[in-house]
Amino acid sequence: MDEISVLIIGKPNVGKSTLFNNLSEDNISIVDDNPGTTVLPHSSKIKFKDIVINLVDVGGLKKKSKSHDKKQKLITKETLKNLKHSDIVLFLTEANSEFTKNDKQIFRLVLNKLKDFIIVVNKIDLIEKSKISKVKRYFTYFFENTFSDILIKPLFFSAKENKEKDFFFKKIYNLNETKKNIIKNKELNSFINNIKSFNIPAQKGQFRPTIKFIKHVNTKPQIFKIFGNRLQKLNSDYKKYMLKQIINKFELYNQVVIIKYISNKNPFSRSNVAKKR
Ligand SMILES: Nc1nc2c(ncn2[C@@H]2O[C@H](COP(=O)(O)OP(=O)(O)O)[C@@H](O)[C@H]2O)c(=O)[nH]1
Ligand SMILES: [Mg+2]
Repeated sequence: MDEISVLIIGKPNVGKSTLFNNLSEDNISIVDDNPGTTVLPHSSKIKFKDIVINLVDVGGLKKKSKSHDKKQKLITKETLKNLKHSDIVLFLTEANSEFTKNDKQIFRLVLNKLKDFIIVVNKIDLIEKSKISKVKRYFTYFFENTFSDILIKPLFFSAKENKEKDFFFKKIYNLNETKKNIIKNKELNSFINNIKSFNIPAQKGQFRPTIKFIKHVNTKPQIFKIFGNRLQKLNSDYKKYMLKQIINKFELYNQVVIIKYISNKNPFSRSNVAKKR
């Protein structure tokens, strides 16, 4: 049976322990108005379908420079240790404030470790009904523009009012499912052939970069290799376009997707011609 380690992470007071308690069988994590109440990590194992979810609540993370006191240092250390061993991160932020520098810093940690994540904009109950769509637009736009290489679909939620457990378990389950399959060469290449015929790479100097073949080589993190000629001449807009197309088509949301471009050696380059002589 697959065991998936899920770490709840976010700055102090966003509702991590509240969510943890809702999702776990027993109420063991202390919920408190004072930021930084959770010191030692709590964990709880939950069976869902054919997987076991090991849910971990480590406590609030602050910016390093602000982590003067001993307690905060301990939390930061514990979080980083747990992050290393987690499969999926439940990243919490709150609907009633903007995405802060602190949020960004913590989220960068998650991205740098190439973790899969689910972003939860919690406390949506604090937003007036008439303002909800504005808040949703703010976060959606923010994520699209701040982290442009990945496609984030934030969940808007209230840990206080919504106690439905399966909602999160299903998201975790589905994210884990996308990790099981290497996309078949045939499917991938017919898709790429199609999109590159709509949008031909721009010519650079005398030559045009050409894409020949794509291969899905890894799922944790997602890595694709694109082979062709003169691919070092592809511009960044085209690379972004390619990435977005692949992410959308194969629904690789909320995870880091990397494309590596590999060019054939140009048989006519000077060094190669010289070698043959
Ligand atoms: N209105 C509202 N309050 C919430 C929600 N989730 C948590 N809280 C409150 O926010 C405070 C901090 O919650 P806690 O779970 O301890 O946050 P943590 O520091 O991230 O673990 C508590 O007073 C919670 O009752 C929510 O969805 N809506
Ligand atoms: Mg807590």
